[in-house]
Amino acid sequence: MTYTLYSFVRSGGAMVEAALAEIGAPYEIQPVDLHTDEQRDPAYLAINPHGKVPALVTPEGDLLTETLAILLTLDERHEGAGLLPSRGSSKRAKALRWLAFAATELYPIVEIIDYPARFAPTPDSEDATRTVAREIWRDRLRTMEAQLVDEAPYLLGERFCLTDIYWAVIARWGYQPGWTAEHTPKLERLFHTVATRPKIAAVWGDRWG
Ligand SMILES: N[C@@H](CCC(=O)N[C@@H](CS)C(=O)NCC(=O)O)C(=O)O
Repeated sequence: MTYTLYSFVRSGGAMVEAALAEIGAPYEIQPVDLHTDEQRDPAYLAINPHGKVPALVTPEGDLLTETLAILLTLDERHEGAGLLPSRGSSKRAKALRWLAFAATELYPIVEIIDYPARFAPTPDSEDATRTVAREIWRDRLRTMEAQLVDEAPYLLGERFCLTDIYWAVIARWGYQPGWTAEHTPKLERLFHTVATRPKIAAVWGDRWG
């Protein structure tokens, strides 16, 4: 009953790994090296034709891609793990709202920051393209920051959920060391709170530097 996670360190695969750790489900990692563009190899394109990580194969052999879909599927498959509040509750609605916000308004922007050449109309506009994307990224991080309060460890207060995992990983993206701590300190604190949850710390280790 082992999951197989196709992933790269610090990628969206880290969100799935953290969720699997919280569930306590056995999994193995198949590394896909984004530094050598292994995600574009035919062998990996046969798994995810979109050429992105993460991808997850369930113990039954179902292939899942799209981080949001993977996380929601894990919640459905392991309801006892409490990754989201109960169905129909206000807390669940809030968790889903901000999970979707990060998945649709933030995650796609990171491709522009990581690979500006794919979006820039000319090679000499790559830096400007990345700069514009990073400003949008930061603006949206500020929107997330405004949802957090000083008194509570998580988005939902004392109640941890999948959205905290997603936001914690997002907080480390964008090639902007130091910016998050200075401008979005509650998001920075959320990262550390999530990263030091015992089950997550056991799998993430010190890989975030
Ligand atoms: N929509 C996808 C996006 C996945 C994605 O962009 N993954 C990045 C790593 S965090 C990736 O594989 N990048 C490689 C590339 O774009 O070539 C999801 O939500 O899972």
